[in-house]
Amino acid sequence: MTSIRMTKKKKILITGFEPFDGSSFNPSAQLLDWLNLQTFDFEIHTLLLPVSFTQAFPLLDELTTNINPSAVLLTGYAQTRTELTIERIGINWVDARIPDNDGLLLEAQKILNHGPDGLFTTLPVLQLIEMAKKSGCSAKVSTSAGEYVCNHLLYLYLTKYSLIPGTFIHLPGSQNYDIFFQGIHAIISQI
Ligand code: PCA
Repeated sequence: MTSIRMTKKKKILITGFEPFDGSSFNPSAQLLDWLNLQTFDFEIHTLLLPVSFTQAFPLLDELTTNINPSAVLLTGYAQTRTELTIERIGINWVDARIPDNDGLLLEAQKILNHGPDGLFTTLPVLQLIEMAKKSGCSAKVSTSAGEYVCNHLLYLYLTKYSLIPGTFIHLPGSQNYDIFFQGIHAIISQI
């Protein structure tokens, strides 16, 4: 008797964020435009998210449910960092320094009252770093996605989608993003 093994078709969902904190620039938004000009031999879906505690996750949740991707890469901007940073954990905590783009300021509180304190990301972080490095891009692991909208999104994603591997990548401050976009391209191609 022959057995048929069903493997899930490769379909990557990648998100970025709109500009925030009075800036007109967010490289994670530009990353999505750049990726949409590349060709891949698998499906990619891009989603630009508002920097909003209340809107970002519901939008991600809706698209994730609709398309059922094989992996999810969330991305955002961390201006003070110098390398691509791949997040190891999302924490059940928000303590924003500035309001989100809706004017909402969430300070020193849990994201989910009865949620776990933290959840590890579910893509192989060290392997992703190696993939980026092989493409010539500097990358390292991060154990803090911050206490703002990016961590909030990552934490909520991890609580709901334990079966769809995902992580968050912060883009650094830079004059030239090409190498970092190539690094993310290499990651997407290999996961
Ligand atoms: N960076 C912020 C929110 C949006 C973004 O790109 C953060 O690190 O939380």
